[in-house]
Amino acid sequence: MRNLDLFNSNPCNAIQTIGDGVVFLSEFALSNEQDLLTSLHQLVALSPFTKMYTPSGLAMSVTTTSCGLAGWVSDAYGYRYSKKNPSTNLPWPQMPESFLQLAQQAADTAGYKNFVPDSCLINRYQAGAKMSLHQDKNEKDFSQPIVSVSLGLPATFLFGGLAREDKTIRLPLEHGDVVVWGGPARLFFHGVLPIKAGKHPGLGEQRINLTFRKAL
Ligand code: MD6
Ligand code: FE
Repeated sequence: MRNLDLFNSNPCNAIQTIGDGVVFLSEFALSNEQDLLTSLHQLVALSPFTKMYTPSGLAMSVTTTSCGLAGWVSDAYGYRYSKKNPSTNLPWPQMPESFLQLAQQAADTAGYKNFVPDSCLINRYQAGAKMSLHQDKNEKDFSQPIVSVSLGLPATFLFGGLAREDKTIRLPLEHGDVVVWGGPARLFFHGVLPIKAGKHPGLGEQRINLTFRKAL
């Protein structure tokens, strides 16, 4: 059993408060894993992963796609939400029911009631890909939490505070783990250390992260 399972002997129900407003739900996404992975594969077939560029022109190390009413995009004009996929000029695929249910159940379990995400950003990390420390601040309503679902290869999540210089903690994330942050932690800096090469039995040589938000 993992040493994070402090409050419940059933790892599927382990709930751990990491800090004020940050809740870690060990393996929370595994209860409906098959529907989730089926939906993921359908989404990626409709709207493949693409590379995004930061406003300063640097290629991000992850590739991304989205579903829902709005998708997170980045280009020379900045970071923002767009109702269309810039690489197809079509609306993003609808958010699958299995995604919506997972996000709402996770938010609920973490104490954030009535979460209605309208956007799910899907990031694909191959070995070496990372996410630098940043705040999520392109959303309209900071009273709504962020729900982050990890699938595939393990990762180390960094969680800091409201200032970039604040000390960060390292949170190891494995397939099926969910982190929810909101309230006092909504604008905390966070990031992902470079993913180590490996092979996950279900998802292969990649980490997939689903980030649910109320963007609009
Ligand atoms: C992750 N992603 O991929 C975390 N935030 O595990 C993020 O925190 C994130 O990919 C804001 C905008 C894009 C992102
Ligand atoms: Fe983020």
